[in-house]
Amino acid sequence: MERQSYTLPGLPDWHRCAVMGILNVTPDSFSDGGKWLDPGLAVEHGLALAAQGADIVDVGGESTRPGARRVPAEEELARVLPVVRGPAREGVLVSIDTMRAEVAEAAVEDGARIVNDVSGGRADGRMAKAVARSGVPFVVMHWRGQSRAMDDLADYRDVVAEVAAEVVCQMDAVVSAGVDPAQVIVDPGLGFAKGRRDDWSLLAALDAWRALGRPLLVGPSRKRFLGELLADPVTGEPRSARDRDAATAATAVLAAAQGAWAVRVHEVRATAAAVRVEAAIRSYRATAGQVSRESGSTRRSLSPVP
Ligand code: PMM
Repeated sequence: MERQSYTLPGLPDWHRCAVMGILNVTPDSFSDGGKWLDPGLAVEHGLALAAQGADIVDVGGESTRPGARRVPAEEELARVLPVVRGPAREGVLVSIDTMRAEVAEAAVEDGARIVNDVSGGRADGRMAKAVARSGVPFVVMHWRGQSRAMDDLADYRDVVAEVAAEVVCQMDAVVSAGVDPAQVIVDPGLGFAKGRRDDWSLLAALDAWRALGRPLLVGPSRKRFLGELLADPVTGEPRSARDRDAATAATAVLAAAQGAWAVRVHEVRATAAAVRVEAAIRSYRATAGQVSRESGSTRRSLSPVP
């Protein structure tokens, strides 16, 4: 499938699926909680993610795991700002993962160049206006409610159609509040108010999101549906979160093949390689198609991968 190219003002076009590396500065995120609470270690990790091939480093200071409680804004600010500043000063493209307008604004002032809001502007009525003022791209993720209650909100008849339709409503709302439509990135919100089957249904139909005409971000990393897929065949125990990276890379590359603009992952190295493989195959396919069209041949050219 041909890759759609999107121009997001202020961001490069990577000509392949981009990789967003996750940097959670939280004590309680589901797979890396507590690892990067020390700002020095967190900054080092952000730089390491970039060196491993992350195109974007996504800094978050509030866990959104199912059942998680909100943290006070001051605490979120204290966690994220030094960790945005450090890598941004070194030229790393940093996004801020927050549901709070004041955190988004402060982070952009300190060098963040994308706002990633898992609530797509719904958790904080001031968010869309704040993003509009800051003029940076805005990730509008599908969201039905706060983490403490979201598992009870996973009720769909046609999850693919409903999630896309709800994201369109969220998108319309942020555009009405002043966000430039050319700055909107959409995300189906895997694991957020989704049952396991919902996540798989969404992943199987990512190419349907092309109809929205906006870049698509997908966040499968280490999520529950992968742990359940890889459950121990004897005990039925889900595979531990830290042992889901190979499945994450596989999911990421399949998302890339369906046209995803970017994938959000904890372990960057494997996914950075995988999206390059996907891009090489795509480019080979395009070249081969062109050669066969030019020569009038129906056979594929066997020229080497560029
Ligand atoms: N998932 C999490 C956090 N932030 N942001 C976007 N845009 N998409 C996601 O799927 C997403 C996100 C939860 O995962 P984490 O706690 O491991 O960061």
